[in-house]
Amino acid sequence: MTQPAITGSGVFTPELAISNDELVAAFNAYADRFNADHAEAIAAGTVEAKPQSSAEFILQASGIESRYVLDKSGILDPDRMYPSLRPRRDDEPSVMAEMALDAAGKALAAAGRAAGEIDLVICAASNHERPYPAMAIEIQQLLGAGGFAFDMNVACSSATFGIQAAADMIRGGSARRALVVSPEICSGHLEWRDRDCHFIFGDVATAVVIEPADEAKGARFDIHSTRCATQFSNNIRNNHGFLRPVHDQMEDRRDMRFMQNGRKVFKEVLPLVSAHIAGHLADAGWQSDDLKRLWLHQANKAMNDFIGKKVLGRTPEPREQPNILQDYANTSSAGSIIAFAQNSDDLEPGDRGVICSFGAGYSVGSVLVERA
Ligand code: CO8
Repeated sequence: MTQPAITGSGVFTPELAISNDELVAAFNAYADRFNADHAEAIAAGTVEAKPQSSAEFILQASGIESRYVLDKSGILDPDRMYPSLRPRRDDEPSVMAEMALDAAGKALAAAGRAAGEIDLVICAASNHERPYPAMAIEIQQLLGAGGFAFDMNVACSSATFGIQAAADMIRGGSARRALVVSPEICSGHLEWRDRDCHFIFGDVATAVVIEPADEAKGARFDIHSTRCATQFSNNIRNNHGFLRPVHDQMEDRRDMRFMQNGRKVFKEVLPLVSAHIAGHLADAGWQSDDLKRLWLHQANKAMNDFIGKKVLGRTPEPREQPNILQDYANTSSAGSIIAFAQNSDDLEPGDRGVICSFGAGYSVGSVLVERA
């Protein structure tokens, strides 16, 4: 059977970034205004006052220091608190496709491949700009790739589930050379007026090229095996969908954006992910000592510290378990791929590692790779 390998990876990083201090200043200005506008109702107890956010809390609770965004001014405008992106005409490339194209170009260059050599494009992300035609098919067309393309969504685990789908198709022969792209515009889906979550997300796009190992033109990571798992939970939820208009509730409802019970997610996902990686390693016949690197989902530094320690049986060295969330925040499915793309060149042939993402669903995806 064909051995699939990751032969290139790429990251599109938006030019604009928002620091915790900038974010908190905007949120607190919004909260002050809200409280002034609702002073009577707050005094009467019918409306809850908005408490202030704090940059110290954000850093200590999450490890996030900054986040990249496609638009900064709309998010930081206390009267708006939402990005402002120009709508695209039907004959223009969509925003997600443009981001994906940038990341894809870098991944293809790293693999030494032309877009025309790709015959499978998977756009694996937690939000898609429209239901159809598929984002992946637009990206396929803009790139000049062949074959077929489709979208998939497993929230934060989309990229690893996409890598599994692509690797399996290459093993099975239904695709020859794949591109898995994960453009994430989390800023368009976040409730920036909610103190509990306004700091969590950022925008980015990632891409990986997957092809038969024996056709790789340069350095490669052989995909030894993949494992995906899901277990239903309402603790991370978004109720926005195509039935929204028929519910006669067209106003901007809170549950149409990202909702989570962060504490519960934290507690429930940790054992799930630790056991998932341990089981995957055991079934693959790999020891935790074999792992030179853990490229984990980037949601919370404390979560990653816990998982790294559980998997390795000791506190990982910073190099062994690189975090990028201090600069990028949570970028949903792209997080573990950014960590991989920016922290894998130094590995030697024979070095092994695991890419692992986890999040809404719940969902967990792990990819065991070996540098060849
Ligand atoms: N500033 C100051 N104080 C605050 C703030 C703030 N910004 N926010 C909350 N507080 C207060 C709370 O009110 C609370 O006060 P009190 O104790 O008086 O009630 C106190 O701080 C502690 O609050 P929490 O219990 O909420 O704080 P935690 O320590 O739990 O930290 C985190 C909150 C950082 C959210 C943490 O729970 C966490 O990271 N949990 C895991 C989250 C996670 O991994 N989620 C995955 C979601 S991503 C995903 O699956 C993809 C979804 C699809 C993509 C969506 C794209 C947008």
